[in-house]
Amino acid sequence: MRINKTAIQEFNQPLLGDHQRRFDFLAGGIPNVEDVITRLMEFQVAIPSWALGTGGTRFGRFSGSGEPGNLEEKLEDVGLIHALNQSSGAISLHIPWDIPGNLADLKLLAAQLDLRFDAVNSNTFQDQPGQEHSYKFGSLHHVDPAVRKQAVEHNIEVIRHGESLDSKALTVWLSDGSSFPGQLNFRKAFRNTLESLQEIYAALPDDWKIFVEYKAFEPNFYSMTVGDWGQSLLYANKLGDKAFTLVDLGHHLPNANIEQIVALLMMEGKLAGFHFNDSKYGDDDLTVGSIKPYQLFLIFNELVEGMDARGMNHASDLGWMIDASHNVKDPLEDLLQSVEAIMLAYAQALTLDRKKLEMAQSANDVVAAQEILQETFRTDLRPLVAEARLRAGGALQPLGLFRQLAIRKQLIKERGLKSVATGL
Ligand code: AFD
Ligand code: MN
Ligand code: MN
Repeated sequence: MRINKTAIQEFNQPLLGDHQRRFDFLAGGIPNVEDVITRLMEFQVAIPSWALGTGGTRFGRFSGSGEPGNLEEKLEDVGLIHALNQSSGAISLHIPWDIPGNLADLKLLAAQLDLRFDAVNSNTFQDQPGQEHSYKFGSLHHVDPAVRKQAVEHNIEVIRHGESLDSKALTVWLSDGSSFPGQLNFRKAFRNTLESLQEIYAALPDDWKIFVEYKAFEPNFYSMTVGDWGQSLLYANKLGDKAFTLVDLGHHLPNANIEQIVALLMMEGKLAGFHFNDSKYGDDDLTVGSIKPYQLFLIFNELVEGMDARGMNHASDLGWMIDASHNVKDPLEDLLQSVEAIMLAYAQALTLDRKKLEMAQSANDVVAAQEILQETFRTDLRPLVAEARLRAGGALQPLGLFRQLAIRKQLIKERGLKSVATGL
């Protein structure tokens, strides 16, 4: 299904008066408000193709209904989100879950929905039917060169798929690691991984990047071969200028200071971008901003400060993506909430009085520094984000319109009660 412009306008119409009043009140206190709105309108967060169906745990999966059954339907789903919020104009594909079939049709559909193809993701954490070698004991780090070769070739094949869709980056997340002491020679595992990554790197087109994603634990529980940002950065530095470290918010040990990691990676010019999600305990893949919205704001604060210090383009120089799993919520509703949380944190970082913060820092005025951060964090910027959305042609309340149009009901009618999305 598609949402037409008229439906959005009709929905917005009765809400306009109230919105205008709230926006005017807020805008009066923001000196660079027009600039902030332009930046918000430009900022797009990619939706992963694997987050459009219901997730699950090893204990079970409670399927939703009307899930997208093929790649075209996944594009349609992202198109729905984007039509509502105008901030989700990209989709990130996971191969082989989403092998592009008819390229011309797919590209046409993407163009109609105003979507581009973001980073492509390889999968060497599962065995596929008919695959010669198993990844049970790892892929790029494997002790057997034949397994490594197979995994390298898969990554190169993913790049080729990405090229055909005008993607510009490959994200590599490895489940490689060990679950017991003594299982692995760490140095050899690192070297093997590096050599494999070098082969993949050599196959990257000139204008492509490779993102090396790290994760502290799971599925391996004793060591992960790309376990933290230090290890990822080692690989990225050794690989070269097109290699970067990707931060997934859920991939740290508890209480890690992610904002500091981000600041330093950016200082080194090695931050690839983000997989946004939220968590209480580990890689929980919960809705962005649902548990730790203050941390999200602090991260965006570092991002904006760091990007400006390096003269970077906020919208295009880093990769912005959600990486979440939806076990109990409707995936589309969850994604709408996540994007809203990201836009809000970005808006907060854009409106922070950075000069004042710098002065407080120079004077070691710890109290003032906290006041400045929290003054911004506690200001309700939702009307600002809504204004940007309105000007871009989106809905004042995306979730409200999603429910009013009974979109899920429509999707169930089209796709059936039992359609299950490919992927996790
Ligand atoms: C993993 C990572 C990574 C990977 C995904 C697979 O976050 O981004 O591609 O799950 O679904 O935990
Ligand atoms: Mn991720
Ligand atoms: Mn993850």
